[in-house]
Parts: sequence; C-alpha cells; structure tokens
Amino acid sequence: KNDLKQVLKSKVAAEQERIKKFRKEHGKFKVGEITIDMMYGGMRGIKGLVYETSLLDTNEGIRFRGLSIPECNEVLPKAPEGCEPLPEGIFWLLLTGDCPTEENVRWLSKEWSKRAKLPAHVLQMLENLPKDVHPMAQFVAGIAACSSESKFAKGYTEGMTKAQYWEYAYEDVMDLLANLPLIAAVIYNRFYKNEETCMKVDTSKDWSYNFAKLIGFDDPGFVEMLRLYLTLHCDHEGGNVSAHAVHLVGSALSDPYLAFSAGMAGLAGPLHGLANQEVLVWLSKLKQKLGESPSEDQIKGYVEETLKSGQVVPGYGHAVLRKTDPRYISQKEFAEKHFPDYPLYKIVSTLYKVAPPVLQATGKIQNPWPNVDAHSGVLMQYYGLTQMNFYTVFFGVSRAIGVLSALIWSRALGLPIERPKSMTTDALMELVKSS
Ligand code: FAM
Repeated sequence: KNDLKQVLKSKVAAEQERIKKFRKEHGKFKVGEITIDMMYGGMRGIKGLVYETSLLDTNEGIRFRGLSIPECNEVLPKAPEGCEPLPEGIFWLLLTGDCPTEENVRWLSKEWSKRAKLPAHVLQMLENLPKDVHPMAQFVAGIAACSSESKFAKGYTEGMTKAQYWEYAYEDVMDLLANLPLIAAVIYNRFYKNEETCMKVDTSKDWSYNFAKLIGFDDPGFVEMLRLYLTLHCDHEGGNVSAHAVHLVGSALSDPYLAFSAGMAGLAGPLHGLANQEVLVWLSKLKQKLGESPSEDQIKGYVEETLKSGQVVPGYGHAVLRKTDPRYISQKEFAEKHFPDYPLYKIVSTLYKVAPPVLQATGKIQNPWPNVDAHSGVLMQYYGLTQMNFYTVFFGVSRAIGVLSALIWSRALGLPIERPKSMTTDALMELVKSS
C-alpha cells in the first residue's frame, strides 16, 4: 500500500473511464467565448487546458486536489521532529488525490533518497560552466542534461505502447525529483562557496532535510522553513508560465527532463519565479536608502518612487488572483511565529499595509495585493541564506512536485500534442469584417 506506482495504477483506469464517459455525454458543451482582447491580452480568462492537480480561485487562492493551503498545512504528515508539512506529502496528494498517511510519506522520502544519484556527465558539465551563468540557467542546463537517463525516451525508442506512457513518465519523474536537490546543491556550492558537493544523502531522513544538508544548512529552523517553502510553491494550476511550458513541451512526448527544463526556463523570468529574487534586490535597495528601520511614510514613498520610475513593484499583483495570496499568508504566519522582531520582516509587514493603496491608486493594476514572492526571500535571509539570485532555484525544486505530477496524469489520460490555432491581425480583421 506504500508503493505509489501501484496506488496510481488503481486510479488511472477508473479516471480514464470517467473522462471517456464525460466526454461522450458532454463533449460538445461550450465552456466559454474568446474575444479579441483575450487574444492580445495573454489569453487571460480563456479556459483552454485540462490540468488535474490544482485549481486557482481568484479570491480564495490555490486548492491542491480540493484542499486549501491551511487545510494542507493541517492534514499533511510532518517530520518526526517538526510541525511543518512535508513536500513528499503534497506530491502524494497531487498525484493520487488522496491525503497520504505518515507511512506513505516515509516511504516516499526513502524512495527519493535511494534514487538520488547524479550522472557523472551532469556534474562535469555544471563544473565546466562559467561562474557568471545565472543559477537558473545552470539549473535548466543540468536538468536537460539528465535527459540521457530518461526511461521514457528509451521506452519510446524501444516501442512502448501508449498505455505504458504514464508508467515510464512516473519513473523519470521520481528519479528527477530525487536528483533536483543534488543539481541545486552542486550549483549552490560551486557558485557561492567554491566547494565540491558531498553527494551523500541520508536514507532515513526527508527530502528537505537532505536538501538543506547538501547546501551546508543543518539549523532545524531552516529545515522546517524549507519543508514549508517546498510545499507551498509546488503548484498553481496549469496556465502559469512554468506549468504551461511543461505541459506543452511534454505533449510533444519530449521526456520529463526536457519538459521540466523548459518550465524552469519560464520560471526564470522576472514576471514569474524570478520575482522572489527581484523582491530581495528591491528590499536591499530600500534598506540602503532608508536604513534598517524606515517609517511607514518612508516605505510608502519608496513604493511611489518605484512606480514613478516605470518599474513594477515586485511581489505585488497577479494575473489571476485578486486577493492576498494564501501562500503569502502562510509564510507570514511562519515569520510571525519564529522571528516577529526581525527588521526585514517588519519592513515586509509594513509594505503589506502601505503598498496596496498606492498600487490601487494607479487605477490600472488589477490586483494590488502581495503574491507568494513578496515573502519567501525574507524567510531565506533570516536563516542566513542570503544569496538572492539562488532563490528561484528553490522555487523550481518545489514547482517540480506539481507540474511533474500533472505531467504523469497528462500521459495517463492520453492527452494529445498541444496545438492551438493562432491568427494574424489581418486575418482577425478579415474575420470581423465578414461577420
Ligand atoms: N507594479 C507595478 N505595475 C504593475 C504591477 C506591480 N506590481 N502589477 C501590475 N502592474 C501593471 C502592469 O504592468 C500593467 O501595466 P501596463 O498596462 O502599463 O502594461 C497593468 O498594471 C495591468 O496589469 P495587470 O492586469 O494587473 O497584471 P498582469 O496580469 O498583466 O501581470 C504580473 C501580472 C504578476 C506579471 C504583474 O502584476 C507584475 O508584474 N507583478 C510584479 C512581478 C511579480 O511579482 N511577479 C510574480 C507573480 C507570481 F505570482 C509568480 O508568478 N511567481
């Protein structure tokens, strides 16, 4: 009952059947309309993808297989010595739809630690990269290079059947999740410490503990923070850049390593995952200018200046959400519990008070509230992980949990190659004229 693949096997056939019946009965049902503004506007509001693992409500935020963030924090298993949810648990939940038991989660921790073995050529390639290559670019390259190990690609060459796709994808996803902390650690240790990574993982410990250890952090507070962080950033339904890129590239039957590296290239953009780095850069400049303990008015002035200079206020706004991101709240609660008097946390809290009205006053920003990235860097800073251009790599390690469980389901449901229709402006004008 702990073997995840067997658990999944029992679900796949039933789900295929349920969807087949649903499509037969309602396949022609109209889901929505598409306007020209939507086409020029980044396809906001177009319901065009099926993605099973999570769903975003504009006001309430994300739900993972129906569970909100506070519900997940409550019910997901914890480490024996901890009280934050384990990311292993959310992977089990996203993949199977069931809340895992403690035993399930311990099995998964062990399974990932057993599979952690980085191919020598990947290590060598990372070591050969110049040090000024951004950690996210290194991460993308490291993941893509692991494609040499893909069981999915090998299976395809050897003629696996369509019904077997998800099983081969599952094997790659498990190997990839096991190895992501190693890839991240090699980049971190080389980039910031000029050190080789000791690649040993402890098979009696959880994924986050081992990840923290690999980068030289064994403070239990940091490990707990990392467990929460890696749980919170895992998934945000299917249309965001990283999830959508993985979904799209995976639909060409590119193997999970290649599909995931494409997603990480998207996460590296400043309007998406790089925002957590941008927030810290922005906060550092704020501190440089105004000192460690600026007043409310000074912080407000700084936000106004940022807008006036034509820059975005990083960590605020969202393409779909219209309220404070519950992932922000969860991180705020963690900070409040562990370091309420940390000066940088105080600045971030003051921002939460003063920034939304300033953003709202512009009249054009759809969502003046903070998103996940407005808070995560502060947690890292407190525990001494100060290298901000590494932050998006943590986001990426977590994001793998959601987008890769979704990828397994996409193959299990036999979703075809993605190929929406595009139009030229002339063709659209013609369409309007002839209607
Ligand atoms: N600061 C300044 N201007 C902003 C803004 C912000 N935080 N958020 C939105 N706007 C502007 C936006 O640039 C656009 O201006 P123009 O019409 O002049 O182009 C206008 O307000 C309307 O934008 P919107 O409809 O409210 O947002 P979008 O759906 O176009 O974009 C975001 C959404 C997230 C890209 C945008 O809010 C932003 O740039 N935020 C700052 C960067 C950030 O925190 N990104 C992380 C998002 C996070 F959830 C993630 O993916 N990890």
